[in-house]
Amino acid sequence: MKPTEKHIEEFAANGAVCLRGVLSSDDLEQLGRGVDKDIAEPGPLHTLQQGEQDEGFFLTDFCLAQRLPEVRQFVVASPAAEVAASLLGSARINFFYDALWAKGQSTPKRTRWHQDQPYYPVNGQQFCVLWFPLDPVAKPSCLELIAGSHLWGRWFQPELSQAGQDLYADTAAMERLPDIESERDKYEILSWDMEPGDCIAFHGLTVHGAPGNAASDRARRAVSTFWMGDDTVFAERPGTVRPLFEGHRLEFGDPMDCGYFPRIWPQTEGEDPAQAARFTDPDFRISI
Ligand SMILES: O=C(O)CCC(=O)C(=O)O
Repeated sequence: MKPTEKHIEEFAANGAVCLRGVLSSDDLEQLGRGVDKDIAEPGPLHTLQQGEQDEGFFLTDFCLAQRLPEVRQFVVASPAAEVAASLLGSARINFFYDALWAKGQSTPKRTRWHQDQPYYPVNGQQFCVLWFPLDPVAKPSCLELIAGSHLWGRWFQPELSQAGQDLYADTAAMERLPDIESERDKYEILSWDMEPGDCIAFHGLTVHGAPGNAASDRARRAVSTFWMGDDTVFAERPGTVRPLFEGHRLEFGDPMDCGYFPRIWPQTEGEDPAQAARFTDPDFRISI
């Protein structure tokens, strides 16, 4: 399924759009297999987000595509990169990374409100996230996004997700996010009832968060994939970014277009992005 003109307009105006039936059953099956492997044996970058006293199960993990061939194949062969190219109006699309957000049934812990791009060393308008749920998700458990917040021209200080401290020690460098949760009625908050195969596409500066999965009697597994278009460049931040990618040899201002952040769209005959430096280079290092 390709985004229509209407989807593209909605994405530009709201910074978020829900696309139905993007993935085939094969794409879903492949991604689901990788995710279940990861949940059974999480990678070195995983975090259990619920505290010892908290109820439920909330696992985050990063860079599954690095370790799990199923997820890598999903990244390089599913329609995700092409969807990102249409929404961003970009001639090329490079892959940044992927993240797992798995909440067990009856898990009350929220994903805090935040913007994604301030965490990353990436400037440019053509940056988007595609969020794919692997389970049916009713609105009370769905990702929530503030319509139009990508156009506010504001960059908010990222927080470390478990502890809630500022990521950047220089607190003047970015403003503090308002307390959205206590003033929800001030904002137009978008969320949807979703089925596996649907996706929410959102801009890197769209403010978003997610309720817990308390209202649900099933798990809510979701994967975010992060995509960069023509105008994205490697950027300096006022501290150590998260996740921290090392070994890519980019200088500040360089386009985010190299084998380390492989070009997935358009696909070039004879080239297999699954063999790009990102997935094979021994210099690849990432930490959180
Ligand atoms: O699924 C979630 O709980 C949150 C996803 C998210 O915040 C993201 O993809 O940046």
